[in-house]
Amino acid sequence: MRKFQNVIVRRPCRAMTEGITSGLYPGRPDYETALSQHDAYIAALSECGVQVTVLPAEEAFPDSCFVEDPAVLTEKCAIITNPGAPSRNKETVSIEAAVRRFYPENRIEHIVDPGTLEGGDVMMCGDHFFVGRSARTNAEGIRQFAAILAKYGYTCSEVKLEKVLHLKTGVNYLERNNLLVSGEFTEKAEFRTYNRFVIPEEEAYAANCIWVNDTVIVPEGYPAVLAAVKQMGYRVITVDTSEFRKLDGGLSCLSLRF
Ligand code: CIR
Repeated sequence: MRKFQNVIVRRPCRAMTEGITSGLYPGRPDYETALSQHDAYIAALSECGVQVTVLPAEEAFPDSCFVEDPAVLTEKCAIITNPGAPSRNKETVSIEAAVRRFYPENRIEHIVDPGTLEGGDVMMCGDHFFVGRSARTNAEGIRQFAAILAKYGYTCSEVKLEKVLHLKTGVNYLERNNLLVSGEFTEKAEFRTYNRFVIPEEEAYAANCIWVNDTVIVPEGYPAVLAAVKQMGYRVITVDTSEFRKLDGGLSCLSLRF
């Protein structure tokens, strides 16, 4: 079974109240509440047998607590992405500095212009990576990503997004062949070989759960998903993410797990 040793998170900054939002979940985040939710998130991760590295808040980048997007970290290499959201593009600079503590120079790769890619569009299933082609991740970004992965013996395939922000907004792999799927991903042919739990529409946000060493962290307030994940046999921890949800962010967005 896969085992994550490390997790990287970044503290939310005050400017998060100016973060990008689709408005799907109304309201602006309350900073103090976000900080205490982030504390609980770190505590939950710490219970999963990983070393949590907490990076300081970065006020210049309102969305910088969503560290999943500027990098993709695998067992064999780190890929610094090229975020498609202009206000987020330079989040890569400080993430790369943090990643250098864990990967040798020759295993740090980059997605470069005109390719764009955000980590929220990448779902790792063993040695295969699904990549969402989205408003943030373009065809050239996926081409570069696939070429990098091939060097390390990994494979990759594209999933075309229709509605959601990132691939993992709507589909997440929980290891052991289990997949949470919602909305536009429910009937996709490429996911049919997995044991799929189809998320009811009113709990769509909770498609974004994270597996960390056989514990699954589930957002608070989604009883059907909570019951389904327990039924799959995982240890479960719930964390309230209401303030991050207002910025379309979920549990996976808030960390790099490797
Ligand atoms: C954004 O729009 O970029 C942020 N407000 C939310 C990023 C969520 N990240 C993710 O799904 N990986």
